[in-house]
Amino acid sequence: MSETRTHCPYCALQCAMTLTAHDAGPLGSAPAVTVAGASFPTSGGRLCRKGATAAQLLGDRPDRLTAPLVRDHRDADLRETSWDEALDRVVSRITALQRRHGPDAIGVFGSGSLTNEKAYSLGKFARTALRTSRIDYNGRFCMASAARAATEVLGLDRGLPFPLTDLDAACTVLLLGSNVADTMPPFVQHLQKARGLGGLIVVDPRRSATAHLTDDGAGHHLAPAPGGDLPLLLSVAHVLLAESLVDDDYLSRRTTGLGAFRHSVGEWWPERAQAVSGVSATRIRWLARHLAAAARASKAGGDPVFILTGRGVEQHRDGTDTAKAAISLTLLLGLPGTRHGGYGTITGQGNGQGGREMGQKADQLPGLRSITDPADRETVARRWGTTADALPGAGLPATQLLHTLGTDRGVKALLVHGANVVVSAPDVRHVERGLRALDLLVVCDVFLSETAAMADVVLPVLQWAEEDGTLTNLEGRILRRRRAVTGPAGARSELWILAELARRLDSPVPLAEEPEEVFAEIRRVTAGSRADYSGLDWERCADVAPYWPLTQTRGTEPSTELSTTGEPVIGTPRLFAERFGHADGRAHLGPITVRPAQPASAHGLTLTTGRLMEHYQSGTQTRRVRELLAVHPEATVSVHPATAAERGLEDGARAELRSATGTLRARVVLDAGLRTDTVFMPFHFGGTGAANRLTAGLLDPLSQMPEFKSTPVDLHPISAADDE
Ligand SMILES: Nc1nc2c(c(=O)[nH]1)N[C@H]1C(S)=C(S)[C@@H](COP(=O)(O)OP(=O)(O)OC[C@H]3O[C@@H](n4cnc5c(=O)[nH]c(N)nc54)[C@H](O)[C@@H]3O)O[C@H]1N2
Ligand SMILES: Nc1nc2c(c(=O)[nH]1)N[C@H]1C(S)=C(S)[C@@H](COP(=O)(O)OP(=O)(O)OC[C@H]3O[C@@H](n4cnc5c(=O)[nH]c(N)nc54)[C@H](O)[C@@H]3O)O[C@H]1N2
Ligand code: SF4
Ligand SMILES: [Mo]
Repeated sequence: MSETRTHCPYCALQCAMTLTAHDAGPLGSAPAVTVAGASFPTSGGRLCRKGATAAQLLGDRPDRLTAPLVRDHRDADLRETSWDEALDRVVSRITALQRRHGPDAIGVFGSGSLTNEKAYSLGKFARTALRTSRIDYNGRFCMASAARAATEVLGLDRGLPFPLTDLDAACTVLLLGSNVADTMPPFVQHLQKARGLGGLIVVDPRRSATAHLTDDGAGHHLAPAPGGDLPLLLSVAHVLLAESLVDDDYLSRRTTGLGAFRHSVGEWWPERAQAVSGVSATRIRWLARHLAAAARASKAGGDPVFILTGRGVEQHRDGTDTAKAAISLTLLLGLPGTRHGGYGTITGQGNGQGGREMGQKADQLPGLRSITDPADRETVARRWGTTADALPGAGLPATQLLHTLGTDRGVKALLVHGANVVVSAPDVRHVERGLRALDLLVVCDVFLSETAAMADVVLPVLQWAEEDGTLTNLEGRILRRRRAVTGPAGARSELWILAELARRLDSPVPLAEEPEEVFAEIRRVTAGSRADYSGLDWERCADVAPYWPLTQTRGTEPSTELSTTGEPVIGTPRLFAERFGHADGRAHLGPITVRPAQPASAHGLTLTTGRLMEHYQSGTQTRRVRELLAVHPEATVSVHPATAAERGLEDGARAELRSATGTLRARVVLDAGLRTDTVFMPFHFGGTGAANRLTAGLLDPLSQMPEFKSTPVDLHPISAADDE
């Protein structure tokens, strides 16, 4: 029996856990691995049911990929083969395609599920071994808008610029488009004080599990129409300014651009915002005054005030502007960088934060450096042992990368690492057609996901507790993921796969294979950057989980601050105390405008999408856990009883949804907590129930984030005879 302390494979809360590998059974059966929560500030020893069942997916299960698979021609089935043959095939096709069409013929799709080391190696592999600009990742679907907003306004993108435990003291928490009660259940413990004071305010078109936390006087639930958040927030800002409820001293000391911001919110008086947001003018005024009073009380010795955003407000065409509006509110209230509160976005994927720092984004090099900035290119090229001239420029963001497949602008081959794009990308039918048009699709995965099932070459990888690595959680803390068990003999570490491919492609820049070596390289390459990891230590990450940025000096000495739980803190737990990330040290307010809405459906219904507690993302992992699948086995659409009755739909009936993009079928779940003009679907299911058959791929022009949360749809009953 052996015990290993590590962190959960799924979301960015990164709850700590102890894995116990029991000795092999008497008949040589595989050793069972059990999971228990371990103490850690974000999770307080707790786990959600996904984390608690995660170990079932380790090791040699019958549905685990245990050998490389190849397809001999388009219509052939996948067959097992050797690593040599699989890698040779990948390399010879890549070489031929690049000879014919140039380096950009090859695309790479990465993920916020990859460890820092894998994400870093993937970006380096694309830019040096493949010399392609065409790399992006699924964080574009997740964190791109909030990241862009924080970079523009605060000058630095770290999801929470303060420890999560700072929320424990809050009297008021405004949660916009986030359903932590389902998506990060242990997070809820940090909202208890605010709830006790009646200060939890949840903004969601649904009465979500998180909105229910406001029941019985614990807070307030505001239910805007999907996409109504931007006018709502601008109107709250309008009231704060009109009623002189802002912190003038803070604004003049710590910000620029107030005039332009004030001008742009001038037209958003509450009665006007009411018409487009679906929240009453009275509630808007109440919210502004409540926030202002709480912030004022905090400065008079009271408790802090926080505004947090999640995917519900970010995954829209105006997601960046909405996140900017939320940040701007906290600036008007004089909060960021003080003890009185601030703004944060709740990062989603396990390594959603590190994943966006390591250089797998189309426009970024490691350390949040810019691929178009000459000095950044020079620094990274030198540290990689190559020249800036040899590095490609900026590539195509994820949706364009996928939606141009099969066109002149599209890549001819795609390597996918840690994403199931035929379930999770917008307009999945479009993506499927594009993948079919490729000359080569290579998928690295643990299981045969819907995307892997379409591949020409499938490479089985080790996962989570079968290998070592680091991840960066939602607070910017770098955590060690430790190896606890041995993976299937036929699977390989992704770092080895990338290094081996680089070797076979005769890359002049070699890639390291061992996580600790890659980690050492990350330290060197990010030194001096905004996301500076240079002061880190492999072992120290395991002991104290330091906060970036960590320069050499900050990395070695404990910060003078202690965490609220009394543990020593290494690195920079709280950002912006003296200055913001911009060169002038100030936060940059600016104008925010509302773009015209897209045409509504003839039936006046809007589909929004999101998550269930039991399933994770595209469901590749959690649909394989029996007790999770049993709770929610198939695609459903939540509909208000009145809306359902109008359409002759009963609870449990099968219904068809149509959008301008496609159709799907799902089972109706009646939910009186929804707005009557809104329906909700989880996106965890593939095939004819995939929510992304309906989403269009409309993009936020600032972040290129797709609009997942607002699609005009019609809803119809289907008879059993029509439904096979
Ligand atoms: N169980 C589970 N947990 C997860 C994940 C998972 O797949 N399953 N994924 C992880 C990842 S990668 C992420 S990004 C996070 C996401 O975590 P969340 O952001 O909490 O997740 P969502 O369910 O996508 O959206 C949150 C809420 O936004 C609401 N919403 C929809 N449209 C709107 C709108 O227009 N305005 C407002 N105000 N609200 C709206 C939805 O009703 C939903 O309740 O969760 C992480 N944790
Ligand atoms: N309609 C709608 N669509 C959405 C969203 C929404 O709210 N609504 N949310 C979006 C968001 S926020 C996100 S984050 C995306 C997520 O959606 P995807 O990008 O599809 O992410 P996952 O489903 O987590 O896919 C991860 C895959 O990687 C595999 N995997 C796990 N670890 C590793 C590893 O170390 N290496 C490799 N190679 N593979 C690994 C898993 O088995 C799984 O098949 O979906 C987006 N799509
Ligand atoms: S909340 Fe997130 S990190 Fe914690 S156990 Fe659940 S999935 Fe894992
Ligand atoms: Mo996400």
